[in-house]
Amino acid sequence: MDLMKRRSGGRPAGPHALLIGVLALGTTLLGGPAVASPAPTLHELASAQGRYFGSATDNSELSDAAYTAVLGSEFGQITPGNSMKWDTTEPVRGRFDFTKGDVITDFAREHGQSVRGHTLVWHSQLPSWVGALPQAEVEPAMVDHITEEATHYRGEVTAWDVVNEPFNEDGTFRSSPFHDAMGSDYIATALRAAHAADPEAKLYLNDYNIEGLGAKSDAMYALVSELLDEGVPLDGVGMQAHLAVQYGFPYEMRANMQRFADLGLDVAVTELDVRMQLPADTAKLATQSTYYQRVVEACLAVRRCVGVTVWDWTDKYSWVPSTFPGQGAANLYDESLLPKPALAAVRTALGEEDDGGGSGGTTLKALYRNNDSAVRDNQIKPGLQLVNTGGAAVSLQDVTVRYWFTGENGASTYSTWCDWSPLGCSTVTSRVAGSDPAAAGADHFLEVGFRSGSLAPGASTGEIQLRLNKTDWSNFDESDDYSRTGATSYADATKIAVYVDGELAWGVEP
Ligand code: G2I
Repeated sequence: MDLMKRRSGGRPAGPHALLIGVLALGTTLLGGPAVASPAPTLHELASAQGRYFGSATDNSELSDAAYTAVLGSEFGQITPGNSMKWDTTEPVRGRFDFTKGDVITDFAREHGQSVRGHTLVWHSQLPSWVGALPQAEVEPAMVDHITEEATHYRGEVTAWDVVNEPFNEDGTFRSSPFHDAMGSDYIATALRAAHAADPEAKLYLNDYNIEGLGAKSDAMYALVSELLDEGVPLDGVGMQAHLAVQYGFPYEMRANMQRFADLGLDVAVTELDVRMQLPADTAKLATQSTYYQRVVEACLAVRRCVGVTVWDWTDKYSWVPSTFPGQGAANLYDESLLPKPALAAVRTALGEEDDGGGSGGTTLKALYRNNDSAVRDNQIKPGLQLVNTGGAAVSLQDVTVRYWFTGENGASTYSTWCDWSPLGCSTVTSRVAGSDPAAAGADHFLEVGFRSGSLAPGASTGEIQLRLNKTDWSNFDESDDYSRTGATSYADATKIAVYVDGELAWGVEP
């Protein structure tokens, strides 16, 4: 069991869910340091403020277990980045395929998440047959498409981006097969068709560069005002929020959100990311943090702002580098799925209380190399390095590391050795303890600690060469050991856990 999974249960999240998490944790970790309560997830923090916190995702990403562990636990809402778009769902007129979208709604159901449907009508990712229709055929084709898709996802999708990106930057209507055939009336027609197909779903218009006051958001404001006057079913405005540190923060975002709310509409931040010119550096990452923080603060300041969705949570799966060559690093976690400063900023904006003692914003990572080429012999020889990826020094006395393995038959007592460390092996402590409960490949763990020392931001402990054996020197079979890999050079090791003050700061427990 790992902390991520443990946190994922019990939605809707709230104080009780947290309390249960603490109690469960207290009884599951014996034989090691007392691990403090897990930090609340982003969604738990947002829920406490009456909001959701969500992420985009995509089908290809769901085979990445380290990715889905976070997606399924930190976020209470997901948006399919591509799988509900027209080119996927109706590639040929009248031939519908909801297979990919269904995988996303299944994932959401299994993880207690809501789904924003994205998107029914958009000029992009539109199969070519739509653009080739005679003008008189566009409206019936659009209504059919909306009706089929919104009916299929009735009860699964809580909100739809019915029309996506209807405006040009100057606030004029964007030309598209729909606008060309029906003028701006296509928007009301689309909303009515979506409402008829799924009267329960919240219906949104969604666009980018409408987060602040300006010509484009004025155009959206005028449009939605008119639609409401005409009694067209419309529940909200989605502000994508694809921001960039080099372009500045949207002008008066909170006031802009508030004017839409004052019309009686919900507002949602639907696709938040904050890109930068690469390479990233401390200053750009700091600016990025403040942008993320200010978006969350703006949403929390407007009662009708229902939640924030990030356009995926890790740089590993960002759309940015392929669309804006030379730009990237737009997300809350880096390409190795490690938290960036912006994550702590978002958590703070969501009202996370600093408990003083916990690992809080501590970012440490473990690198591992296998110093033992023999899978079956009488020793296990992990090489470890810890790196401080955060902005503050970490006292090594507060840090412990666990490497899980299986003991097999033979003696149940162990000897452990530090063979070499630039810190000096006399500062390194090590012991073996039994896991309780024992998980697959992990009935024991080697625990490493430090008597003294401190790790500056960016610093590494350097290689710590460790070794252990059973006191009867009987053989191990390391092939199924949880933390072992065949790595012959140092690489990030997510199956080795690092704790700060007993709180998990890195890795996934077995
Ligand atoms: O462009 C960012 C977003 C802007 N707002 C509307 C969103 O729907 C849009 O999402 C992005 C997806 O995140 C990308 O993943 O939309 C892009 C297309 O406009 C998506 O990119 C496409 C690639 O361009 C295709 O080559 C690829 O086949 O994703 C497709 C599926 O992976």
